[in-house]
Amino acid sequence: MTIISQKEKLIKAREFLTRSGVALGVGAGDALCAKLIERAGFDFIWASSLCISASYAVPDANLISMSQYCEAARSMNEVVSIPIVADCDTGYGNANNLIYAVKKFEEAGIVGISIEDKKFPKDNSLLEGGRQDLASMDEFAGKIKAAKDHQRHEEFIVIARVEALIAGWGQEEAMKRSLCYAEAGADCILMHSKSKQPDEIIEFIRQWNQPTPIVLVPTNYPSLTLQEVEKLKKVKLFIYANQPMRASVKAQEALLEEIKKSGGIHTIDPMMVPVSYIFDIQGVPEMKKNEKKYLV
Ligand code: SPV
Ligand code: MG
Repeated sequence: MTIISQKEKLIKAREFLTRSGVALGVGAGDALCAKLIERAGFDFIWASSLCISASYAVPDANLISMSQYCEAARSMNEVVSIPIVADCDTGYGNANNLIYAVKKFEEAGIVGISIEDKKFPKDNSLLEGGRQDLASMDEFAGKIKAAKDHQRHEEFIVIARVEALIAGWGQEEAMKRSLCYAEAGADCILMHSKSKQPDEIIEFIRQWNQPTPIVLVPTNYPSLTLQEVEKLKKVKLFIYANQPMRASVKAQEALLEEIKKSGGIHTIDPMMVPVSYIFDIQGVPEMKKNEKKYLV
């Protein structure tokens, strides 16, 4: 298991923003999921606040600490050679908290962070009836500047996530904030939407006339395909933020139900991978090679 260096990951991630086409990321909450995403051939991992908090079975509402999110991202980064972009919610407080978080996430080998312009503590953007209170635009622009001024690696990416459409503040506010955050130094604008159709996102992208690339998370509007996104030209990162985690919950529940129903584990083999498959993902073959070489 040869893992490439942080520098190589940073360069790879930067290339996603400048090369033609769209880089595809998938959300993970733990290292096992990150490994599966890499093996499936995706470009990068989104260390998802929803998936990481779900791995603790607590709400995605800043209940767990920055260190817990960072450790989850670090554990993912240690086992993959594709870059990890961390979903850092609102930056865990004010600009001071964010400056410290940037240091910790860079030390963990992460190539970039996304921060959103809501008040701390946030609620998940897709939560029905959730608190979607926006921070002031100037306060958030200050956070972007703070992150950019304090990053140690020049390639490190700071994504400004605009929650104006999530909060129901409309296109004009979304555009005003995006322009302000791009001006403040954001490397990308993540325009989020909870609409069931991609129309408002497409409208925003059509009006966006800045060079700063767009990032999309199409959880609520899955009808928007990669091919359509490519045609829009301005989107550089497209993120399937939580689908493996949701699929694994469904698979585990079906398996648990079957064990209960059949009174044993004699019927469930077709529902699982063999243990040897897990050993392989864990890197046992490499460990055995090392044993041959180094153990006496
Ligand atoms: C996450 O994956 O934690 C996200 C994306 O922030 S979403 O849950 O769709 O808001
Ligand atoms: Mg999140």
